[in-house]
Amino acid sequence: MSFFLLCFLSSFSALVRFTYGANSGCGGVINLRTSSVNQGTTMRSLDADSDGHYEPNLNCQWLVAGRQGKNVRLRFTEFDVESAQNETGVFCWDYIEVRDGDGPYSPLIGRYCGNGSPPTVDTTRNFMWIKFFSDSTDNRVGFTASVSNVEPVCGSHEVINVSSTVPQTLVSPNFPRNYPPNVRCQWVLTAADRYQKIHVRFVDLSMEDSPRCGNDFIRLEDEDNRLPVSHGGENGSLVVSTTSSYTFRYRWRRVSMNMSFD
Ligand SMILES: [Ca+2]
Ligand SMILES: [Ca+2]
Repeated sequence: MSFFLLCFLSSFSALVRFTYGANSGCGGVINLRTSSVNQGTTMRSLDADSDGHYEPNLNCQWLVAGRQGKNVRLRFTEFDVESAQNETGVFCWDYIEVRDGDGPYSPLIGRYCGNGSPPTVDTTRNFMWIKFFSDSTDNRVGFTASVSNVEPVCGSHEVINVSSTVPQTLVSPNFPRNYPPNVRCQWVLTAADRYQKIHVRFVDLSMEDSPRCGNDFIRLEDEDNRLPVSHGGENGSLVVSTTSSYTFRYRWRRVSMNMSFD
C-alpha cells in the first residue's frame, strides 16, 4: 500500500488537469535495440479525437533507445506546430524538444515549432530524448517523424585512453574537405589517473563564425563540468589542459577541422 499524507494544513488549493500518457501514444520508450540500421520507426504527435490536430495540454516524453554502437536519427516527414512571430523572433507556443541523450537534462539539440520542417538530426550516442509540449489553445496538424539507428560518422563510442605520450589525432568527418551539415560528434577522453593532465592542441581549426557560436561549436567539458571551455569560429591553434577527463562535443556544418591530442 502507498499513500500520500498531507497534514498541518487548514486548507489547500490545487490545479488538476487531465493529460495523456504513454498508453495513449503520448510518450514512452521507443526500442530500436533490435532494429537494423536505417529501419525507421514512425512517431507522431497525439491526435486522440482524430480531428486532424494534436491535443491541447500535452507533455509527451519519449526515450528512443538505439542499438549499442549506433547513433539515433530523427527525421521529420510532416511538421506544423503552433508558433508566433514578433519583433524579437519566433516564439514557440507549442514545441518539440530534442536532446542528445537519455533524459530531460541531456544536451539540447533543438527546440522546434512553426511549419517549416526541422533538419534531420543525429545523436552522438544511442539514446535520444524527445518532448512534445502543447499549450491550452490553438492546436495544429503536428508532426510525423521517423527514428532509426544510423552508423556514426564521427566521434567514438569507446572512451579513448590518452595516457600514452604518443599523440593521437582526431579529425572531423570528410577532413580535409568540409564537414557535412548537422553532424554531431562526441569523444570522451580519459587519462590513467585523475592527476595526469590531458593536453589538447588544435592543429587545424576552421569553423563557421556565428553569434555566441550558435551554429557551429566545439565544447570541451571536464569530468565534473567545472571547467567548460567553448571554442568556435577561430582559425589557428588552441592548447588546453585539465586534470580530469574531458568530454568533447562538436556540432558543425561546414569547413574543416583537424584536432591533435598530444
Ligand atoms: Ca485532435
Ligand atoms: Ca497550442
